[in-house]
Amino acid sequence: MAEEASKKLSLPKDFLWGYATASYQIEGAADEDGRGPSIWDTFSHTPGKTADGKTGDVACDAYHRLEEDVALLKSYGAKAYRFSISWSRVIPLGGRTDPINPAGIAYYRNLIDKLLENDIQPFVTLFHWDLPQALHDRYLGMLNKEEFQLDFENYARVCFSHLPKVKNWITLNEPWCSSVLGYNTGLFAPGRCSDRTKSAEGDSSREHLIAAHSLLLAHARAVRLYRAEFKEKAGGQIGITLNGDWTEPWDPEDPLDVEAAERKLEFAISWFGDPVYFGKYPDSMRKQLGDRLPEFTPEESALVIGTNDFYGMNHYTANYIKHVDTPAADDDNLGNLECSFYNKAGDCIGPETQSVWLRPNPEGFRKLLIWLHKRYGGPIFYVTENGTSVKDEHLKTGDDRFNDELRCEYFKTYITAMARARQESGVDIRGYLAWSFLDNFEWAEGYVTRFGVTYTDYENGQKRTPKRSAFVVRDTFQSLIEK
Ligand code: GBH
Repeated sequence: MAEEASKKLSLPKDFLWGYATASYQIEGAADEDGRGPSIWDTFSHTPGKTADGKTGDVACDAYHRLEEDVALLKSYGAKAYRFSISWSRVIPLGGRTDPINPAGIAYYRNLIDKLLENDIQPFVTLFHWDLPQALHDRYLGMLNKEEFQLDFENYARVCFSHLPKVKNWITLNEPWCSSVLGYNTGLFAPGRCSDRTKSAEGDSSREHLIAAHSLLLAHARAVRLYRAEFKEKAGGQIGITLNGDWTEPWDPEDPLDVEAAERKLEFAISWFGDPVYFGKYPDSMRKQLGDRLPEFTPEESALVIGTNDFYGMNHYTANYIKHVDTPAADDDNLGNLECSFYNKAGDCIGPETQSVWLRPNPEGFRKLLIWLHKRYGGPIFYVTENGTSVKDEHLKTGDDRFNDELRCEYFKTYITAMARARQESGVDIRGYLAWSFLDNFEWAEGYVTRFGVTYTDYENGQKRTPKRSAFVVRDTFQSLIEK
C-alpha cells in the first residue's frame, strides 16, 4: 500500500464545513418589505407545476428567523453557511435602471453580520434560479444575452458593494438546471419547452443552449467586475457552482458505453466547465448539436476563460450509461445515451431515496472529484452541496421523524470519500457545505421530499428540530479535522 493511503485519514485544521440553502427554498416572506416576484413565484402559483400546488410563499419562514437559524447552525458546529440572495428582494424589478430595495439589502447585511459574529463564514450565491419576473416579462430573461448579462452585472455590483464583508461569492448555482429544466424539459421555472400541452411557447432544441450561453457571459462579467473593483479590498474569492453526477459504463467491456459515460460528463458538466477553464464548449457537444450550440466570439471567449477562483461542486448521485444506436433527438440534453441505476451485470448503483434521480454511491463522489481535478488542472474546490433525501421520510411520525438513518450513512460515507480524494489523490478541497440545513421547498416536488438535517414542521409554525444526521455530520468532521 502506498504510504499516502496508509496514513490516517484527516482534514486540515482550517477546513471549512457547514450547510447550504437557497433563498426561494427557505425564506418565505414572498410579498414582504418590497420584494418583487420571481419566476419561481409565478411558476409555483401556476396550477399543475409543483406537487400539491405548493409554493414558497412561506417555506421555512427563514426571513423572520434569522437569529434562531444562526444559533442553530452554531449549535451544529458549522464553520460556514451558504445561502443565496433573492435578486428580486434586492432589486424588485431586477434591471440596471430599476430601484434598489433597502429593506432587502438590510436583511442580507444583518444575516451576514450575525454569521460573522458567530464565526461562521458566509458563502453567498448570487443566483439560485429565482430570476426577477420583471426581467422575464421584459425580454425573456436569459434568452436575451445582451440584456441579461448587463442586468446581472449590475445586480452583482449592488451585492458586492453593499455586502463588503462577504469573502466567498458564488455567481450561479447549477446553470445546467436553469437552462435544461427551465427551457428544455420545462420542469422548472419558467417552464418553457416544445410540448404545447405544457407551455404555450418554447423550443426544446435550442432555448436551453441560448440560456446557458447567456448565463456563462453573465457569470464572467460578474467575476471580471469583482476582480477589478472588489476582490483585493475584500480579500475574497469568486467562482461558479456546477452540478454533476458520476457516470459508469453500463458495459465496461463496450467501448461505446465507455465513451457514452464520458460524453454524459461533458454534456452535464463540461458544457459549463470547459468555457470557464478553456474558453470553449466540448467537442462532443459541437459534434451532436452543430450550429444550435452558440459559438463564443473571440471577445466572449476571452471574457469567460479563467473566471474561477475556485470550482463550486454540487454532487449527489451516479448513473450507469448505455450508448444508443439511433440518432440523437433534437431535444436531447444528455449526449444521446441512456441512464440506468443497473449495469449489464445487474448490479445496482445504490439504495432508493425519495428522489427518483438520487441513489447514494460515495465512490462516485471520489471518482468525480479526481476526474474534475485532472480535467481542470487541479483547481481549488469547495463542495457547495451534497446530501440526500430519504425514502418515505414524509410519512414518518413522532420521534422517528428525526431518525434519518440513510442520511447519516450517506454523510459519513460521502465525507470520507471526499477526504480520501483529497489525501490520496491530491484534490485541493477546502470546504464542504451539506445540503441542506433545513427541510425546505424542494422545487417542483413541493414539501414532500426532505433534504434537511433539521426537521421543519410545516404544520406547526415551521418549528425546527435537529435530526440525527446533524450530529453525525458534526462528529464526522470533528473526528477528521486535525486538532
Ligand atoms: C440541487 O440540485 C439544487 O441546487 C437544490 O436547490 C436542490 O434542493 C437539491 O439539488 C436537491 O434536489 O428528474 O430530470 O428533473 C441537484 C442537481 C439536477 C438534481 C437535476 C435533480 C433533476 C433531474 N439536480 N435533477 S430530473
